[in-house]
Amino acid sequence: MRIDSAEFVLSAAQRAQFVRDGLPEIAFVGRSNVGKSSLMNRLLGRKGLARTSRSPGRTRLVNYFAINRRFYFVDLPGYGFARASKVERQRWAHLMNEYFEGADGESGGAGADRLLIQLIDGKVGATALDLQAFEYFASLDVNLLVVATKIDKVSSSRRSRSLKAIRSSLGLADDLDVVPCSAVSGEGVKQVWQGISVFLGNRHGKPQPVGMT
Ligand SMILES: Nc1nc2c(ncn2[C@@H]2O[C@H](COP(=O)(O)OP(=O)(O)OP(=O)(O)O)[C@@H](O)[C@H]2O)c(=O)[nH]1
Ligand SMILES: [Mg+2]
Repeated sequence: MRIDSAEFVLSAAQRAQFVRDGLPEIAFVGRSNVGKSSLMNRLLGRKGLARTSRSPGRTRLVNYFAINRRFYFVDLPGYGFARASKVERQRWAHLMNEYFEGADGESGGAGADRLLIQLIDGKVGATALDLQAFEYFASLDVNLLVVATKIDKVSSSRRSRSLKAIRSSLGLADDLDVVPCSAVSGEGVKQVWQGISVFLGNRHGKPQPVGMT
């Protein structure tokens, strides 16, 4: 996809600040430090757009970026960083509930307007928290794409084993792919864009709310 514009829009700390303008959202979710912000930047070819950090827990707000003024990339705060206090963990869970509630709630069955990209560390594999998050996302009426990231850190001899392990940890159905990718080497970026394009394209076949062009 050609990126004509990628602009930071806002950071939301609570429900009232979420964007509700009917444009589709591609949201990046995953363990803290798994590489969400890095992958977004790589997909967009914009190095410093979403802030990345070596220390986990950098992204604590829901950050919206408008792409080609046609859809949003949403950088969600990561879950499960070791030093998170109980209060911080509850705050995270609350914020996510609010964000995902809106997916099939008040915006009028807008579940189909979101694609969630769940990132799993290709080297670490799926953790218990990843599984818990995956089950939660799968229970929502949203489109889901699973990506194994930092795949540059996995030797080619271990790779298929790692991907298989992720599939079986999550109990993925055969028709759900795990896309191996790397924000460092750029591997898999094309396939992730393919998934995004299919999602964006599919929307046109669906009945649009009145008033939308
Ligand atoms: N080798 C390698 N390192 C990566 C890759 N993606 C991210 N990293 C590194 O992993 C660290 C975390 O990356 P971020 O993109 O900030 O991770 P995040 O998921 O946004 O983290 P939070 O915002 O804290 O939830 C940084 O040091 C990145 O340079 C990758 O594909 N390969
Ligand atoms: Mg981040």
